[in-house]
Amino acid sequence: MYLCEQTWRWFGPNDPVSVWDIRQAGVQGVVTALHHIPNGDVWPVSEIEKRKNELAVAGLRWSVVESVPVHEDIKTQSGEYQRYVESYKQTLINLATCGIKTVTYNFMPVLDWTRTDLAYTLEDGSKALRFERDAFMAFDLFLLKRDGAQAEYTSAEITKAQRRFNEMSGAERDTLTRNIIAGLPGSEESFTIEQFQQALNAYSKIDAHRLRSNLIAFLKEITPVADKYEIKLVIHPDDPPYSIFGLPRILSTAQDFEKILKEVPNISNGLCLCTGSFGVRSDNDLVNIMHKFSERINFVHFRSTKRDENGSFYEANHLEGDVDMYNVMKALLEIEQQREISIPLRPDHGHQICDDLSKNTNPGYSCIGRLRGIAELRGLEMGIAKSLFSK
Ligand code: DNO
Repeated sequence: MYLCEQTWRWFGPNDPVSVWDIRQAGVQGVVTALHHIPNGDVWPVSEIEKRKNELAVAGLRWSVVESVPVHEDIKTQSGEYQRYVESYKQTLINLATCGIKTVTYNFMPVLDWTRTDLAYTLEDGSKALRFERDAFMAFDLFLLKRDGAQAEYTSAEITKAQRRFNEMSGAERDTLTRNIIAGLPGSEESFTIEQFQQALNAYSKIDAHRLRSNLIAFLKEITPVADKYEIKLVIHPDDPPYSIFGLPRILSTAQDFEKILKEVPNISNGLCLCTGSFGVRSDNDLVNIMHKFSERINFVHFRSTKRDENGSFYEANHLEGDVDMYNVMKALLEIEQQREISIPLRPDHGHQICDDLSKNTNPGYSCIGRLRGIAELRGLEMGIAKSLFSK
């Protein structure tokens, strides 16, 4: 019987969660990246080996890279495009040489994942991450004052955003700004308001069609290298899975991934199935997406979100919210039996709970909330596997 490879994301030696904490979480593998290397530079073999050794101390292995970031010059196909593409290829080769063969990346313009509130207090006193659309619009319209933003919202939305903006204190406005543009854990970019507006301007002539063709061009460069070195590239979906700041989005639905696959059928072209990101859209049928791309799913992030009618959502406990985790886990197990492989899974995000509430933690990546997440997922997996698949 094939079960998931349970993994845990680690941000490296500065992560308040230690490798021994990870070991005690009972996972088999670690998901990490060399965050100290500037975006676009080659990851040297020596640095990759060093990270492997930092994990080996606690008997852990580096299973998945999350992420080798894609430089903005690649996404916009400008500036030093070719140099960054060559660096990317070399990083892939170096990782493969060190035996690390699953590589996550994303193609979201300017910002990686985005939330407005990093400490949304739930009824039980735990804290969750939240994307609140009114607060987001308030930032876009009245703090960033983005060119063209007024024209993209309805007058009812602008009124709501104005009301939301008026009720915020100065400190709340600063926190909101920081949450959105200072870079959440794992994002490799961080901006001031001025830099942020400039970064957005770089996309003034790039629509979804153009961004998609830039991704396809990039994949046509790197997938032959990945195929040769048996690397599985896994693209992470857009989070949230719709356009923000007027930026194009190209990986929010099953159709989006299908378009990419059609152009780049190489075996290394895979998907990081993030239930939390896709799950924010009610028109994304997660089980269906999993079966449709069963051969391409080579890494999964399991997390649930609870959406409301405005396009806002918060991150729910792993087995609650809008994601049907039982059926998603069952689909994953079915795929693993079909393909006769173990697919790495990590509990994505977790609430700040218990004494992590009084500690300095990486938003979404505190220890105890994720421990609860992995424990619940592990139990669910064992229950389904034993009742359905054990002989
Ligand atoms: C958020 C993460 C993302 C993800 C990247 C992958 O918690 O899921 O930051 O790592 O988008 O490139």
